[in-house]
Amino acid sequence: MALTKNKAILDWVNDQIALCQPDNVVWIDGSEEQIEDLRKESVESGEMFKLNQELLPGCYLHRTAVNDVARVEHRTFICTPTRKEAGPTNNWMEPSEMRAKLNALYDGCMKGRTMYVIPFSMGVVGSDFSKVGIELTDSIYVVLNMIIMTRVGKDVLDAHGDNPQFTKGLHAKADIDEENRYIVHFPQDNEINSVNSGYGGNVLLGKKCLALRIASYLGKNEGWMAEHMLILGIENPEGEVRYLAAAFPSACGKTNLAMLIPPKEYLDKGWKVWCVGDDIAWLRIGADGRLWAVNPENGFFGVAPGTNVKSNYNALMSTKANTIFTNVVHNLDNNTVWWEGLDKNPPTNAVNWKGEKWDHTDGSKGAHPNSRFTAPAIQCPVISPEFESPKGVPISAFVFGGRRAKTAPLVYESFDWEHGVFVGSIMASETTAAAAGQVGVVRRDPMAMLPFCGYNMGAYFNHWLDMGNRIPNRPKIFNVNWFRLDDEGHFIWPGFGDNMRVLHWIMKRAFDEVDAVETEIGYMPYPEDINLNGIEDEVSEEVLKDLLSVDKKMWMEDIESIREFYSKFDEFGTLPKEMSDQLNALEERLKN
Ligand code: OXD
Ligand code: MN
Repeated sequence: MALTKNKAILDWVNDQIALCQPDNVVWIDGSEEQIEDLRKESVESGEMFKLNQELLPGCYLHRTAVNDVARVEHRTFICTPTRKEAGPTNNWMEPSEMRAKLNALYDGCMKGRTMYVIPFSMGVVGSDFSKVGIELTDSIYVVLNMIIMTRVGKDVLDAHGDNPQFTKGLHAKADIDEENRYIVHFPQDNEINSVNSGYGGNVLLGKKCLALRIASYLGKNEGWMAEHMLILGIENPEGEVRYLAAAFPSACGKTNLAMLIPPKEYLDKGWKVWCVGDDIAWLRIGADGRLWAVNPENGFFGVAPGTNVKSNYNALMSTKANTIFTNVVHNLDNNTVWWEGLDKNPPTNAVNWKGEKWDHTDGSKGAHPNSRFTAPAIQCPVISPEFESPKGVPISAFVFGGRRAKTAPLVYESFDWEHGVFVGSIMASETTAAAAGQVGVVRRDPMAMLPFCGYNMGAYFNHWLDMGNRIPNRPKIFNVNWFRLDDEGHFIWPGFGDNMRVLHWIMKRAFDEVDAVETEIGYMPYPEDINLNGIEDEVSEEVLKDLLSVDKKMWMEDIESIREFYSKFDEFGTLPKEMSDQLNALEERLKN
């Protein structure tokens, strides 16, 4: 039975029922009783495995189809009325053409299946900051993941009342046919369509689809920002907490940074780090003139491989109960899970992510490299006391970063907001040996939003510039690089918890508590202002000098690659002049 009288919601749901023709329709009310019934059903059908409830209470394992293990950027579309609105970095199709294609795929696709109606809120239920969506899906796995990742249930509908504004999300597994897999956004209609996939990033429509692509579009029109950023708070020994938001492309350790454990030197003095979010930030200007951020999600959808007690203790602890694991190894001896990098004891009686009997001695990987855990955020040992705050936390610094072997120094600060937007726009990461393809190839990924910006990226840079003009008390903007290599290819910065030392300098700069050196690329620390107590052996004065050096020749080469990237926007006439002016100014400074 429908859980609302909201006419806009009912009309849209009924239209999709007529299109997909499910045998049954079930509204998700969010009650523990209903959720437990769904878990039971999914175990009976083989969609999920119930894991050892003594060792992993409330935990389940799921395996996706082998052809369906990651986000599909080449099949992700932004369907705006004109090509120009989607811009040069998004796939585009004319909306009516795309709708005709999708309607043919959806037509009768849920015959013999159940449609679940999931009312969900991104952000705390009822907060002005939050957005409501309805996801329709034929997958119990999606329902159970959405219940962890978002706030789901009747409360959401009750708080929404008869408000006709909501994000419409339709997901159907259909045949998991790669050739007909589409992840489509109609920003003007506040609508998302996903078909022929069962993998998280493509089907948990609250996450990348709503909270980034649709929300970035809404944010531009409504005067706020939706960013691919973690949010963390740093508490000093006096108990004052300062917050930053940071954007990194994938494979740069965003979840690790979000839950960082400070070095012993800091812990002993009483420093603490609080995690507000690990992936997405929604930011608005507060009445006090500062920029306030909330994490619109309610859980973590983290990459499992490489997560261990040392790399991310807090993430690992978050997964010890009420977690759904996807595409990891199933240890049959004790009915638990395992992945590469968890520990040095791979199970011998096990099943790999494909569902095959697996023995690590054959050299194959047991867990898919993109295997995941879906865990409730409140289980994180360092979840911020402000996590549920409807107004969020005040941001004092933005941090951009990427993986650069040589070009980018450990840290630098932009000269001002406009220069900071430029620094974000030229963000880049070098490919690693872990991924297929050439190693060391530079990929531009402005603000880590390249796959997630729901409109023309040139207009998005402009929105950043506009916001800068409207925020009375602007956060300062920084760039970091944890991945500098020496000539033999070894990392020269220890990273992980020691990144706290750099965040410490960033926060001092944000509050004008320390001087800096002015260089061609921005403000940089005096070496003595980076606290190396306890790691002097690893990071000598010499190494620190190297970490903070600017190689002008490499920067000049980078300028060429930035020009090439910027030229993509020429055809659309959308790159703000401020960005090309900044690039020219940087070139001038480097030449002199
Ligand atoms: C993610 C991503 O899964 O950015 O968060 O790809
Ligand atoms: Mn992400």
